[in-house]
Amino acid sequence: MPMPRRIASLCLAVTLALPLNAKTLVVTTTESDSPPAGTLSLKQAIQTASDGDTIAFNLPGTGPFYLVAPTGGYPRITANNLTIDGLTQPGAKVNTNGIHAPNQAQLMIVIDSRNGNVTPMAYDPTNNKAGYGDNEFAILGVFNATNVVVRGLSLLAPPVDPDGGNNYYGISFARDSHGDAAGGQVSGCWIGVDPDGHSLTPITYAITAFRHRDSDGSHPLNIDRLTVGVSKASIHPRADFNVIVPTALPAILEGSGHRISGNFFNVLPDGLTEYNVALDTTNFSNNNQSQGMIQIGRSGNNTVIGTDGDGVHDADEGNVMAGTLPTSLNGYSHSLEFYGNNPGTNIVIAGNYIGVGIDGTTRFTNGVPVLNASGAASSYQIGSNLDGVSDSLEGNLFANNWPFDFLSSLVTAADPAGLSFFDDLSSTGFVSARGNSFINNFSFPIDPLKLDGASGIAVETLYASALEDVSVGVVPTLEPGSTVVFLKGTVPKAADGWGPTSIDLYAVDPEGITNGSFLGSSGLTNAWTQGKSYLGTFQVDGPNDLNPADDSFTFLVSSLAIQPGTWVTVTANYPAPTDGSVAGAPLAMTSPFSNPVPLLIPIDVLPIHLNIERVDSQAKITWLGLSFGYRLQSSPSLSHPNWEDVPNGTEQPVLLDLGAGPLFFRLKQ
Ligand SMILES: [Ca+2]
Ligand SMILES: [Ca+2]
Ligand SMILES: [Ca+2]
Repeated sequence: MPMPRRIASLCLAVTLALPLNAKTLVVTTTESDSPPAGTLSLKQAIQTASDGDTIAFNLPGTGPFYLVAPTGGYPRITANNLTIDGLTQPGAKVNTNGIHAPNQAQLMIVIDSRNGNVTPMAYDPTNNKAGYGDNEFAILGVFNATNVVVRGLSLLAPPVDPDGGNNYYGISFARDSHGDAAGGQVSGCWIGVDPDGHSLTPITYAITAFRHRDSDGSHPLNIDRLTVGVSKASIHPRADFNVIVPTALPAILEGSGHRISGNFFNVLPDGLTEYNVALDTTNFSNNNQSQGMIQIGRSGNNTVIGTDGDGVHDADEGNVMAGTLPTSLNGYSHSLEFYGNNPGTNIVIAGNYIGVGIDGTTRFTNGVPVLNASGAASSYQIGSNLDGVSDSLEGNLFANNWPFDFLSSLVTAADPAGLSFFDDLSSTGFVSARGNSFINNFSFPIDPLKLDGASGIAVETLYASALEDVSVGVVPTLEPGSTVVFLKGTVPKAADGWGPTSIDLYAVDPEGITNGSFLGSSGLTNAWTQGKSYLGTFQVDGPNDLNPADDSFTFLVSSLAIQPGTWVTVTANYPAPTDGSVAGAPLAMTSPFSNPVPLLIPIDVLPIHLNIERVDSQAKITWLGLSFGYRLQSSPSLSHPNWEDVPNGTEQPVLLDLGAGPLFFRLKQ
């Protein structure tokens, strides 16, 4: 008798998830160099682990427990699907707060390399194109092992090498041509910070994954699909939040499909205290100098930094990152970096705070472009995709150039071309930036004075594919007479195949206007105008555009209840053709911000025109002017009227079957 299909597939699933010999190794001593008889150390557990095993902890006594790193460091992890789970130690408590609240995990297992014992990551010392050289060490290293999960550990680093010759990393992933290290996850860990929440050990880079090449530089092999924090399939996302501080670079990963979600980077567990490593020239200078917050290299495709917007756990996927200071102040040139993009499409950066604490108002020292946005055929989604799912969770909050008095002398002295939101944006790259909150950032997307050539690209070149004629301008304009009822303006015309054009409406960031004006650059016509509060999106020349002229708009915005006197700005957004004619097919190309205008109290309203036309055997009734708050009524007679509401008469167009006698219509407020 054949086995029923359901049972057969169940057996298959179990076989895939758990090898028959999978076992749990329970660490019972903190001593790896000289474990007492009858105990198991973490070193022994790593040495004896097989594919699919779990390393758990059950140490006697009261924690936290400091597992002193053995001489020569821990062995490199080489078992596939291995999980090291510090949360198994009795007394450990996972974080249950959201990402915009303090991280209150109580970790019990500390991997303690303060004695200087670390794992050499030079897996192929004769090959100087291997991922790691002989001066690179990790507290925990993974080599040629896929889907390794490191969970619920505190990692403390050795003292910084005063010569800057040796680099000490937290958790490093490595591979060669005989294996892979894809699919790993680091979650629920505090890297560089003790379980007490404030004792810190500086660490060069916290999480690394470097590609392998043959010694002649050929056959590059990346490491893909690593998760730092919350995975897409996470069951308890808040337990997966990491806290990584202080480090010159929280994460550098070479490959595609990486996901960095639910982390504090250079922010203490309280979520409000930053550690700006550029200001610590004792521990962070020379080889240990700040490298920003995240670097993704050698591919970059399908990277998620923050929330993925899939409707699952999206509120628990953002990151909170401290600021980065300029290179002239021992810092780095931007907070987020993509390098060697190949080609770097479908990059999502959403739901993050950068330069501001968990309360959204406590500012961190920050003074560099948010993102380099490199790549000739790269496409970046910064913020929301406005697809109706989790859109309000997808906006980023980027607060920058603070404290301004401290930074302004540097800023004014700098080449104006360097004062760009994206400092490496390619003329053929694409950026959609929607639904974000920008505070005091450099000019978006690039400074208008930036010129073609070695120093960068002109803003006109950037929009050459999305717009019909960039010579007439690339910036939307708002009419100064716009009111809290009617928003009026114009947009540059989209190129064939691009569109329909939408405008995103924001309340402006007053700080950016003040400080951008202070800089006085002749190219900054609109200073650092940027949207601080996203208010809504309207389709130009769509059904709710009351201005019949192409590329000019009048939108009824009274439903947004904007206070009179509020200054607003807009961007124009041009969805790319979906026919494959544009390489890298971005979601949309977002324009610079328009001139800011205050919305006035309305002194007039548009007259309302009722329009009735015959469509086959029906009457189609529409009206121009105020769209909302009116209902259509009909009466068979004007001399003895009997006005009655027309069914579905509040939304136009209204379609009515034609009867025998006359029928008169009116709109009732
Ligand atoms: Ca999600
Ligand atoms: Ca969405
Ligand atoms: Ca129009």
